[in-house]
Amino acid sequence: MIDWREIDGNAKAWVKEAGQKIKQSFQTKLSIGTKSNPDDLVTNIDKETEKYFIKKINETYPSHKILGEEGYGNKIDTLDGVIWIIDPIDGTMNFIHQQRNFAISLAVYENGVGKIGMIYDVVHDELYHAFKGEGAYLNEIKIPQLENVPVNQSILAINATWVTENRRIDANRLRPLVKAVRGTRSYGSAAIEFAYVVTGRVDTYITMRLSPWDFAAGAILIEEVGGKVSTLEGKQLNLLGENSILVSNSSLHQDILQNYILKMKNEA
Ligand code: 2AM
Ligand code: CA
Repeated sequence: MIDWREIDGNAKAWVKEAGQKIKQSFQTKLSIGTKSNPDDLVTNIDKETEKYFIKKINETYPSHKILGEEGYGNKIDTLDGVIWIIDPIDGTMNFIHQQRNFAISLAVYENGVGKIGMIYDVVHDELYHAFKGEGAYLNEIKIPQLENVPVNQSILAINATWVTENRRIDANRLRPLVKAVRGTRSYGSAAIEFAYVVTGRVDTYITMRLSPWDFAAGAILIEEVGGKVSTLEGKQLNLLGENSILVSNSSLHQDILQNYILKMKNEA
């Protein structure tokens, strides 16, 4: 029998400890590198934090598998078993440039089903936490279920990249929605943007190419507050690949898909 309470307690303690280490790193000089492109950044702290989690998990749960952004975990090609999905620093550009608005994202899945999701906004000391079926919490305070908000009263989190010419989407599919909403915001960390939808600080978040570690925890949290996440085509997210993302409360999700994103695609 898997002791999910124990896993949850350990995960929380490790996330907090990793957060402390990241904060201490503000006093040190970062070593900064790039990955897929010159704006896709990684630091020694991203790598050290991922290695910290891997050591803890391997020592405590040797049969569990780990999918981590920096690649120190396992090569995962099936969702069988218990898999920890970890982004040691989500929003590395913010971490480097601003020392804020980045998060640790940690999720535990069993056979593809999300059990535990944590997003830790390190600098604000805000832990968004969900245990499947028991609701979502922010620092131990229960987050209410999401209320329906009409498009014209909603705030959309989106990066300006996606409404300029880009390789992933025809910007014309997004412009009518950007015009219709009350306002747009961009925070530069997918995990934080998910957490803000979960807490109703923004009503919806759209982005084009997230990897499993960017959304694995957020997807569990959003379900616990009655929200919905899918690709921009309305399909279920694939935990083994890159995805476009539409996340919001469930009625807004339907409205945006039907009356904006898919409609514009059909009219294009
Ligand atoms: P990261 O900081 O962990 O790389 C930035 O808008 C958001 O998109 C961040 O959450 C960032 O995660 C994520 N992202 C996913 N893939 C990316 C990529 N190839 N380059 C930059 N950011 C990426
Ligand atoms: Ca990262």
